[in-house]
Amino acid sequence: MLSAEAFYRLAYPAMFLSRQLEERLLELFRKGYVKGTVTSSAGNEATAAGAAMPLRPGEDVASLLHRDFVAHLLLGATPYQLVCQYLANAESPTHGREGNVHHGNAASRRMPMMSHLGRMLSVAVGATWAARRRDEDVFGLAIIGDGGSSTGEFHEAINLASVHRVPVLFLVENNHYSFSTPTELQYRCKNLSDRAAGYGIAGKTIDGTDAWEVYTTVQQALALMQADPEPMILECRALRLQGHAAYDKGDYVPRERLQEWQRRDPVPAARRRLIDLAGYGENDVAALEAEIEATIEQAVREALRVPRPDPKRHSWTSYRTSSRAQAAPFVAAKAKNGDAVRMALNYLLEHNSQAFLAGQDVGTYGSAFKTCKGLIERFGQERVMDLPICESATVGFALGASQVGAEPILEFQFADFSTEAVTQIGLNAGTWYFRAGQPAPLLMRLPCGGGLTVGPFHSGEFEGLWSCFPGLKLLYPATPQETFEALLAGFYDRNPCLVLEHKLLYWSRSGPIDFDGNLAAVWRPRQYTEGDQLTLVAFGAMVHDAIAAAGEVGGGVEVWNPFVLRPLNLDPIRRSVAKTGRLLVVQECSSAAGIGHRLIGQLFCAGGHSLKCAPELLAAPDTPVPFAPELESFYRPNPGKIAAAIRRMLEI
Ligand SMILES: Cc1ncc(C[n+]2csc(CCOP(=O)(O)OP(=O)(O)O)c2C)c(N)n1
Ligand SMILES: [Mg+2]
Repeated sequence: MLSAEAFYRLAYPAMFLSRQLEERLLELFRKGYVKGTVTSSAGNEATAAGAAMPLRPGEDVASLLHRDFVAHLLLGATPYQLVCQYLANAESPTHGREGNVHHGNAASRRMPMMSHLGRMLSVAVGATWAARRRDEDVFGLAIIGDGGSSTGEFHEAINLASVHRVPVLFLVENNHYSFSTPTELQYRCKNLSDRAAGYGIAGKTIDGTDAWEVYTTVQQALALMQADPEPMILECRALRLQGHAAYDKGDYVPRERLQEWQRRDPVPAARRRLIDLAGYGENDVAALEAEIEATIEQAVREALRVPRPDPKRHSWTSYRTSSRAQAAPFVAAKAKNGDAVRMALNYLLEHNSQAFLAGQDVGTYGSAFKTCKGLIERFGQERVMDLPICESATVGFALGASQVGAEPILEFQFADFSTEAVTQIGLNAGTWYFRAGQPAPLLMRLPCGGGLTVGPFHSGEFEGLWSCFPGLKLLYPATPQETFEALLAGFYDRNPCLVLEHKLLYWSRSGPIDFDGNLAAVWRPRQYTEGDQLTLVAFGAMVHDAIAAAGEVGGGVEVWNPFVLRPLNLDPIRRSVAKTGRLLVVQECSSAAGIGHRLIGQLFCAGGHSLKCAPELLAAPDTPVPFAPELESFYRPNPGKIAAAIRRMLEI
């Protein structure tokens, strides 16, 4: 730990640099060079500097927010990089894909923030957990504001860290306002650190304008976490000295209140300490400041000379393209779909020491559908983890873990509950590679679909939803062979992949598995029958109904399954449609909820062929899945309805 004198020698220049550089960025914003907005850290520099200085860059995990500019500088970002980021020029760390505060360096564990407040907390928990699992003696710092402390994920992340004893310091920057909302409209406890008791952990509230107090308290917290690894809450109180962002005058803050806190402005306070403690004279400090001003000017000059990003040379993909092509082969004489899942999980955990499986009741119980049976006995609770009910934080946790070399496999108890994690899956994990330049390899399993009489909240598929997000991949297998292949391909792919597992098929379908290990070949549509009269496209449980209907009609029908629902590769099916001239798509859910219309659009529009009759979608009524068996079996398409549609289209 540094002495107060040594601390201020390092802290003051960083705090001054932060304050001046942000002022300069604000000026560039007003002149039109910087787009979006600029959020000022003024008033928060002591908290951010005091919290960042104990961390070891590249080792400890940091999740910083929009008032932590100085922490980025202390943990490795250069003024030049930051100006480029704000200018969104060709050399910006995010290649112009993201702006202002949304930056970091995932490779060195300074996680790039997403806008949605609260969601980065669980990412820090997962990354810290994964690093410590590799015996690294590291800690996490996860920052949140007073406003962000009201989010559900604040609770989910701290609870998760507490239950799994992950030493993350949750630092609440309480600057008394969330945009214009004062704290009395945000929470009713006395201190936000009082909430620590609810998680069975320690909490403390301190003066966030005193950099030395923050630094020493964080050092003490790290020492405590070293002795007994568990998270802590540290609330640092300050006041935002400017408006929320460039567009906000902040005139809702009472003048006397602002003046009171202006007297405690952390940057002049640190300057005084430098003079008092380190024996700097006024001239020495002025010379130091002039040097920093010159550094800023040079960074701005150089950054302004950098060209704008060129859309023609930009890499327009949200996917990491290089993934593993080959895995060890696997053969099983006979398996049900549910067995295929268990065999694939067993295979993945056995062949990949960094793989872990997490979800609800996946451990001793073996998961709700028993697809994880026996895994905890074989691989232990470090690799087969039961988690609290917190789907959103679970995905954030896995995303963070994936940045530190862990290979997460998540099970949602039912696909329906994946909607709890729309932000984390669709917006955080899905955009991670695009924004952060680092792959986010997560495998997520979603037991889905109707036919089990379990009503509107346990019967959904959500393929329409999950196929909408750039950066995600989505596979929907229908046979044991396909199930095994989908899970392996999804795991070894370097992008977040979701595999839909239709629950009805877990027990009702069985067959051999013979996988030659060719992962690249998995990503293709599947064909089940041949015919030259009509192309019938189905996925999930509808594949089997479609095959039955094709058999009932008696030939001429070619049944296909796109199998990969994102990114779509429909070329083989397009060729089938060109041959048959008729297209019928069947989906289990309602027409608005599913992907069927998109399939028809893409097969028809890009096909360039004329059809013998209009393409059709056979879907469920536009309601939630009903509960009563009579209603549900009427609701879902079935072989009879599919055969009737085929006959109608063939006019037989
Ligand atoms: C989930 C979510 N809702 C709304 C916003 C819009 N927003 C951005 S910053 C902000 C205020 C945040 O206040 P606080 O957490 O106290 O942090 P501060 O800006 O005061 O440092 C809001 C409402 C957001 N980013 N995320
Ligand atoms: Mg605030």
